[in-house]
Amino acid sequence: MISDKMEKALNDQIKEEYFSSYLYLAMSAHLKAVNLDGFAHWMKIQSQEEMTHALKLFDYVNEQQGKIVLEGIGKPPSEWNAPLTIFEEAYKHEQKISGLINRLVDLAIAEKDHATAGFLQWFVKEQVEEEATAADIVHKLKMVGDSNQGLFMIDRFLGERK
Ligand code: OFO
Repeated sequence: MISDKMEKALNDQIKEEYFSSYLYLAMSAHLKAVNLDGFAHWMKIQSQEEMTHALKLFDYVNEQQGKIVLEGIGKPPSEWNAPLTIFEEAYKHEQKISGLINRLVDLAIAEKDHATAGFLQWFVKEQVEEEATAADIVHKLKMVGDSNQGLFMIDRFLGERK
């Protein structure tokens, strides 16, 4: 059993995870359009992963006999000027999501909702990983700078993501 406040906060997070998925799918579409197939593939997988995050929250709310109320998802951008801009934005977005997850944990603790605080630990760890991965790609892109050869190598590397 979860409180109404917790239920609303988890429903809000479901929307955020779907927005993340939508944002990364938009980034994937743009990267595909500029022939960076490896980058596009990586982003598409990231988009799918975000959907699994949303469903994890969805299942938990159901399991706790809460009510799912799905909210509208905002429109993501459709154009970016460079892969570096995209990954900087993705990194910033993940930092924002980490902040939202921390707020959810704070709420669970304030409500003495140990089950939800425990459940959310998976997301806390996942965010550490996701921030690190996005930051790593930003660093790699900065390292290669304007080199097309460098970009091509990163594209091949990201294209191998399973
Ligand atoms: Fe990117 O981890 Fe969910 O949002």
